[in-house]
Amino acid sequence: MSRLLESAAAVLTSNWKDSFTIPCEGLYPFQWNWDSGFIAIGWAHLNMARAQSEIKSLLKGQWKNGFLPHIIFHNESDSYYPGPEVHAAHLSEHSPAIKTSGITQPPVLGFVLGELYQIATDKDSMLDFISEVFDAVYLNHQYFYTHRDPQNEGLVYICHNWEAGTDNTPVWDFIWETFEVPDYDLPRKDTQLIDASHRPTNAEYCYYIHLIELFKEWSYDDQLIARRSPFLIQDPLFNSMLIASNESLIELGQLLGEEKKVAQLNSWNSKAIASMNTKLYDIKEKAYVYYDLRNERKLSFVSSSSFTPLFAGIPDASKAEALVSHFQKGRFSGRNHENYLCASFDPESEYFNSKKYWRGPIWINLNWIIYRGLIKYGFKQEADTIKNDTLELITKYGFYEYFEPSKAENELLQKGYGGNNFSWSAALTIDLIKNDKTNELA
Ligand code: 9WN
Repeated sequence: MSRLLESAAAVLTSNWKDSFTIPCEGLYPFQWNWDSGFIAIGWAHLNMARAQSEIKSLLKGQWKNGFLPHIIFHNESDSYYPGPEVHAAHLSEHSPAIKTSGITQPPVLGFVLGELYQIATDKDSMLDFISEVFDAVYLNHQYFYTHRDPQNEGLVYICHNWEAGTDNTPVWDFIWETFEVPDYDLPRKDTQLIDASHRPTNAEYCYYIHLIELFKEWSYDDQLIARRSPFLIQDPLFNSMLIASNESLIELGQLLGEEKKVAQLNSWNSKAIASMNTKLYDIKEKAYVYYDLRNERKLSFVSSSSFTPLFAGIPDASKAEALVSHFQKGRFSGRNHENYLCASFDPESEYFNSKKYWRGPIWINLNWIIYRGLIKYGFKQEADTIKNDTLELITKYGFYEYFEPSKAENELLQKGYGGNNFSWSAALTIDLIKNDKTNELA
């Protein structure tokens, strides 16, 4: 185990850039929003000052209205497309002096602060740090509930597939069908750096870029985006991360004596949890699914995101049982446990692709979230399985970005998929080893 910990620490150290950590050399050379949250959890076990710096650097990119972008361009690099000139965040009246993108990512910061507090040995000094950043994270939640919940139902929308974090899940295919885009010239760098067949296609990238072009035309104005964006989705992962973050802010806010903010967070959260269980839960699929606000329809597909409400304590016991059945001789495990947990998309679906980005491969951050969710509900055996599967893949191949779910296919492989020395794979491996929750259930 200690060799694995050493090599995980080496990945974080080599991706550290003075005050923040890049996800992966070459492929992702800037600071990314939810990556930094997971990375901070890894750093918290090694060097708490770096964990805090990671968060402060991310917050340097926060907009005046509380919005937190998905990329902060602290540094220059020409190894990534699209860079700051394509995002052109300065077109918004709210953007900060530093260059950023104009779209966001799953809001993990709230629960990351909770994790840091739990890991810290010096609780007083950690609470001092949390009090410095608490208002900024609260403001970010206020932004979501003010600007991204047009029907005032406690569920916030995402307006771009890159906001989901699960960038090319097959679910988005059904949105791309609803509008047409120009054939953009795409100076892509990713397909030159890693196996292009594991990445999204150019046709998909034209949609990604077109949405950014529309938002720029509208100066990133939230009202115009809500009224006109062809992509407007209530996503189960995104909302679960916000709810888990609300929960942590409530606990930390109580420690800090922030009574008014705690009351507001509680009111957002109870509405959000109720709507998750009514609007996004699909009885037939036995899982949380997606809602397409623009076209007013449920998109009943099961992906790894469908299980993340466990992490946020959203399902009741019977919904939790139903969710976990997918891991017991179900679609995700395979009838005879032919698959490692947890594929990023339903392995029995015709749209599943075990090698391509978010259309099937296993991602370590989703595994970590699901593992913690299983622990929360007392599913010890399934929690053990997902943790052991994760560590087995990492031990065999190293800290890749994503992995093959089929056990049989893995017999033939020499490496993982996507980028190597990927920061959150290393950071969350450290947490899985050092912060083992499984024994708490024994
Ligand atoms: C776009 C950095 C990011 C992750 C995302 C992952 C991938 C970017 C890309 O890399 O997305 O944000 O260019 O493919 O899908 O979840 O945050 O690691």
